[in-house]
Amino acid sequence: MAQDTLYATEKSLIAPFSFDEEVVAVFPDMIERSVPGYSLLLPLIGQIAARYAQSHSRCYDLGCSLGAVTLVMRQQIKQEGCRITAVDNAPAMIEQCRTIFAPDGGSIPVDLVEVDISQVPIEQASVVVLNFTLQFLPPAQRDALIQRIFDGLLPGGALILSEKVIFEPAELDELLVRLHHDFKRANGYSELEISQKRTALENVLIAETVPQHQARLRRAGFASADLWFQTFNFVSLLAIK
Ligand code: GEK
Repeated sequence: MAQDTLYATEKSLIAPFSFDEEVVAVFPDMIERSVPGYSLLLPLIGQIAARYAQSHSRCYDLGCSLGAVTLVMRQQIKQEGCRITAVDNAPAMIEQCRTIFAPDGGSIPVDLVEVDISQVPIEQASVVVLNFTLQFLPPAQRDALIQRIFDGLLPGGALILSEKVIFEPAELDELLVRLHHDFKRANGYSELEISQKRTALENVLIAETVPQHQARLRRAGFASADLWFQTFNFVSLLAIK
């Protein structure tokens, strides 16, 4: 696996972060060393998907990157007649993802679609996963997407929403951000890498609080929206229609 050294040397100008070929080439290493608990979270998402998947329904992996969530759903869902739609709007991600799905041998068909998640139709869905993706959508578009997901879910369907979040009060947020940076340092990132990546993500990854996410999910109509996973300032919520 190629190591992420994208921010290891000092840059005179730090461009806003984008999911281009350079990022795709190091993506598995980048996400593993940057998101605490990522490799633990994946099989647990598969487990939740396996519980909520309904026969002859669709499951969605929105912002699929290299398809990690699609792969765990494909491995763990046992209901008959399910189909997975994996969506990402980064051409480089989709191109690389195609090579990953082909040989995994799963029996659930996967439709890999290059489109903005704000445009993708959600239909006959039993499970929808947004694993660290909503945070990249402009906040003004978030209500509409969550509403479309709710409308496209079958009764009893589940949305798994994982996000980097902000905590209140500010002291707690500062502590969790510091712990996250300690995690990155422990995984070999330098001060320069941490600080340049932080700058690159400014105005690109726009985090909200857990109550903001829960309020949006409730407004859309979800019967419940509960926190089921947290590592420092990274969380996952489970919302049920
Ligand atoms: C995983 N879920 O490995 N439409 C479609 N895709 C988008 C959009 C959008 N509007 N905005 C961002 N993306 C994955 C990890 S990474 C998280 C998800 C991270 C895509 C973007 O191209 C990228 O592939 C993904 O969302 C976010 O479980 O890198 O922190």
